[in-house]
Amino acid sequence: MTPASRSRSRPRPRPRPARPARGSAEARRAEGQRAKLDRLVAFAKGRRRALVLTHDNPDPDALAAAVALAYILEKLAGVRAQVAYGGIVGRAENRAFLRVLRLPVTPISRVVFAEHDLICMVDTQPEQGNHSLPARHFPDVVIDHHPERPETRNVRFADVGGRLGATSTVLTEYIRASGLPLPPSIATALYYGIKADTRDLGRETTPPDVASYLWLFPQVDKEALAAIEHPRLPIEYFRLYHTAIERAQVYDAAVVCDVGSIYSPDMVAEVAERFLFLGEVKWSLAWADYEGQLFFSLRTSDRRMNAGRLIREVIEARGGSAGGHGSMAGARVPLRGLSPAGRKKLEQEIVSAFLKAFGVKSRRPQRIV
Ligand SMILES: [Mn+2]
Repeated sequence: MTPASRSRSRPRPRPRPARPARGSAEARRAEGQRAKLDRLVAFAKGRRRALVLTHDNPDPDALAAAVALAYILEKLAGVRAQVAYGGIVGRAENRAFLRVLRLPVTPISRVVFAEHDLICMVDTQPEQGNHSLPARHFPDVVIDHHPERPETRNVRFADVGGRLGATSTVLTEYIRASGLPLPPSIATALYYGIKADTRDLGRETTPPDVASYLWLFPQVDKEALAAIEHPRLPIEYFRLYHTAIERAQVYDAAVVCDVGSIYSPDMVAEVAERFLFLGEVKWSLAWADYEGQLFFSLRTSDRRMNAGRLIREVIEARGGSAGGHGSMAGARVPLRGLSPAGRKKLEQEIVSAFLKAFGVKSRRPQRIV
């Protein structure tokens, strides 16, 4: 029996009433979110079919937010909705997340854009460059916890920024405001989305993230959650880690790692994230080649620094696209048309720009092994 079918036979805890103390900051926020939800529903009503798009190589926060938005559109606005993503879902936890929760998502290659008259985007924004919405389309709805980009001001319905730890928090607040019953699979998805993006509420977490997390917890399918958090790993995973540990270079409080080539683009984030745990390290940068593009992932544990701003400064000046926020960021740079030598040069340029920004003084890196 799968966790999804098991959970059906078990009595489900009923959602607690969504009523924080009157006049509190939480109550005021709930009111604001309810007003936004009403506006969103009014805006969507009467459309035929919605497309909800995540960023490429989506993480659990993006997928959960997309599935929850599709659920809201169907239940409250009566609009059929399809969730789609570009790129691939590669990390073992994220694949387990889709499989165990049986989330209804499709690769963008199967989307017929002409069938949709409402285009929504979650966990990213039009200008971000990390999504697969063709340039001839512009989204009608954008919900994202990353800082607002100028082009997003032209979006008809936008709920962006707010310093929240996860986009899933916004969707949890909408569902809570709506009073809709929440299927355990979507509750579990939103809960894990918040948990993963905030690293267990320990990173860039705001009171609304904590409130949403706690509200979702009793509704979570705990067995499904365990299966997601402790997945089986493919042998490529161990091979890739072996390579990463061999290649990592430690400069003072920074680790940089050229992983070479990867089986899935989200593995650069996994490697960068892991090396941030090393000794006194405050900066961790990993990069790799995947299908003709260099993927970069940057992490910092220094709260005074902004990884998102730094990666944009370094990458956008060199023809790539980048996004992220305080402690985590990612970017990609197309390599098309570059000779092997030109490619090496670009890579070196980018890495030295990062090392300079990290304030690295030492010229000779140390190896881990
Ligand atoms: Mn996110």
